[in-house]
Amino acid sequence: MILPHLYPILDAELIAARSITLAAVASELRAAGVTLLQYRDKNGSPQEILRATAILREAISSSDCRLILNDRADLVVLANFDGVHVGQGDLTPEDARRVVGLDRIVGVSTHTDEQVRIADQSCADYIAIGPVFVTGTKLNPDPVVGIEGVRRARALTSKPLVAIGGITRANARSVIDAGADSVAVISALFAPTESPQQVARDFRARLR
Ligand code: 3NM
Repeated sequence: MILPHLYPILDAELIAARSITLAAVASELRAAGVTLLQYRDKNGSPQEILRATAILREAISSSDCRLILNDRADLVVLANFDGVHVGQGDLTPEDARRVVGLDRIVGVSTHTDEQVRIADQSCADYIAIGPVFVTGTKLNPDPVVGIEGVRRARALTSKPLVAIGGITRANARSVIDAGADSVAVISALFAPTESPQQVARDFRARLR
């Protein structure tokens, strides 16, 4: 699997708190050339999440953007999404794989060297490491791993590596230079005077 440099995550709560719809953000990211997009809803009911998956599918239709759903392997199959991302407290990559099958993507979050080692031995298609920097988006985040944590993760696995947590346009390049294949961003997609499309274009240009 080849990861794009930019991996935006649309967080349901963060979008609900803004005057922009999920459909509009997804369309903007599609217009900016985003090819991998995750939807994350930690509190939504299955029916709410499925409604959101339909909105996302419509918004990115006839583009080559792949859609990943956080946590809910069962809903990935129902929504015919392209993959699932599991955290340390969710299904294991192996169990997620049993649900979504061999043709879909399975990603796994890690927060320590030991978790990277274990994920490297798993069936996950990519490994996320974080939080790289301080993040205000995740409730009870793990300790910051820093750029050094990204470097260590890179040395521990040859699987595609995503870095997450506190990543901005200003620090993204340094994270890629430390060995990450991709940066996952949530809050940095939104800027006071720029649209998500402008922000995503700028991220991509800086990471080229
Ligand atoms: N997972 P932002 S950090 C969802 O460390 C998530 O695995 C993390 O949001 C991890 O880009 C994080 O706004 C939040 O900092 C990322």
